[in-house]
Amino acid sequence: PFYRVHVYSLTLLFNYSIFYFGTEFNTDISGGHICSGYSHFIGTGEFGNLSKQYGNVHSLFIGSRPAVVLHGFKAIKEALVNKGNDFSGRAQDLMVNHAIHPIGVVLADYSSSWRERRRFGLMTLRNYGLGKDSMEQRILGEVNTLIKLMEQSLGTSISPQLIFHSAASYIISQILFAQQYDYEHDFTKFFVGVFLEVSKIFNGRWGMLYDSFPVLRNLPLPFRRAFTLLQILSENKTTRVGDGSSFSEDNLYSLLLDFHFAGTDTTANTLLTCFLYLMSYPEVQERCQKEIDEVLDGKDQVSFEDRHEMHYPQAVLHEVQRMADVAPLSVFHKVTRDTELMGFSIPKGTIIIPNLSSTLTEDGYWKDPHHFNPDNFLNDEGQFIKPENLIPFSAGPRTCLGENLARMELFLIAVTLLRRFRFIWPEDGGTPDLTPQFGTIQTPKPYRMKVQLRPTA
Ligand code: HEM
Ligand SMILES: *[C@@H]1O[C@H](CO)[C@@H](O)[C@H](O)[C@H]1NC(C)=O
Ligand SMILES: *[C@@H]1O[C@H](CO)[C@@H](O)[C@H](O)[C@H]1NC(C)=O
Ligand SMILES: CC(=O)N[C@H]1CO[C@H](CO)[C@@H](O)[C@@H]1O
Repeated sequence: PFYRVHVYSLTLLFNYSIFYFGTEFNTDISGGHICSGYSHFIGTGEFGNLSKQYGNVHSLFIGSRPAVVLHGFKAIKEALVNKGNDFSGRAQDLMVNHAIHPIGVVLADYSSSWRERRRFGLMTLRNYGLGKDSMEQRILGEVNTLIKLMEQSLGTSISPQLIFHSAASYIISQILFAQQYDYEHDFTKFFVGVFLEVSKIFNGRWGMLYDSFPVLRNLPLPFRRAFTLLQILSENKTTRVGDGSSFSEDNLYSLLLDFHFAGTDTTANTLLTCFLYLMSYPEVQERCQKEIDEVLDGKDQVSFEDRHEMHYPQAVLHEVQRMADVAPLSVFHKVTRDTELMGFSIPKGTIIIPNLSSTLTEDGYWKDPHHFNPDNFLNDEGQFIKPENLIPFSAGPRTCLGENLARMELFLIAVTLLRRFRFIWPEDGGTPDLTPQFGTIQTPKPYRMKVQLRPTA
């Protein structure tokens, strides 16, 4: 293969970045045939054309690494679910791999130790759901804090970014720290601060350089700061997290990082998208509130079980996830052995990019693919239905480990806030811009919102 180099950057989930070098090639990797083509692209939009030209499985190079993009529900399901054993690896040579020790779940290659840690993570979440301090109660406790914050700013316009990020972050911290730390607690503040700074470094130019040019790695450049911070964090774990609980300390520490990296931005950005749309479509907001009032009539607080009766709000939340497209390219996978997919042979080690975005507007799957329309999730009787091709959490053995927690957070937070407040686009806020900012984790453009108490509340 010969390369014609165009510099391009693609942000990966997990806030690490790589340079992408557009290439011109006739693929002939290990004698296999992926899909040959002439491709050079400078913008993200043009990947879409590529799939039109070359079908739902097409190849490209990331630096000198071969990669294959999967387009559409059918190709993604065939690879990640039906051939889950072959398609569930992870690349091992990026900045995050070097910075984070011990390795947790998200970044681990497909192996028995990954499986063990994944099971441990699921168990932690599940155990937490039991008892009187259940996950649900913790989330509702966090919503109370949100309510207090919002009540303090009634009538003025507030910027919701930090509020939702902190909420998501604190919910996860509570699950992982033996004791409950409150908002003002030093360690929690310290931890959330370190976390934000590290993810900024991974996500920025320095992370990108680190991953693209191995020769730079040992130089005293700013990415060293990320390593130092993580080192500090790992020293603190001994004094702070080690309380003789039954979990091994290393396991707990790596879960802590994983859950934070994977669970904070994703959840917060979905919530941000949710309120952006609810303000832009006031009639949708009102209809949600009406149904919430009916179902919760006389009850103190919502419970996750109530979702089965709230068809319209459920449809709205799912439609929000479709619009949010939070992890457009999932986390990249890697092929664990020579395999084949829909007639193409793919050699071991090839990076797999599941294009989750491509499923969200796919022809033939949606009533109204190109607009925000909760009807996409309602049948003719107005009951909630979930088309199988909505996969914001990906699919197969690597599917998001926090899906249940995330769904619970989205539902409980949105419903509680909607029951109490009306959210209004501020008069001086310009027109809402609904286009997300492209990234590993997509986020809506920053916006402000005005909060009013609802007359019935
Ligand atoms: C709306 C919120 C969320 C979305 C859209 C989301 C999405 C995703 C996606 C697309 C993946 C990659 C799956 C793959 O490799 O195919 C993933 C993995 C993961 N997520 Fe989430 N996630 C969310 C919330 C959370 C939360 C709250 C947690 C924390 C408990 C979490 C923990 C994880 C972990 C640990 C993995 C790695 C699984 C593995 O590699 O085996 N996620 N998530
Ligand atoms: C993913 O699919 C969307 C929608 O078809 C497309 O616009 C985008 O360019 C694709 N991205 C990649 C990396 O193939
Ligand atoms: C991609 O497709 C769109 C419409 O199908 C077209 O307008 C655009 O020029 C195409 N881009 C390239 C690079 O072929
Ligand atoms: C909150 C806390 O314990 N912070 C400590 C973490 O560890 C570093 C040294 O490694 C201390 O300087 C911090 O005070």
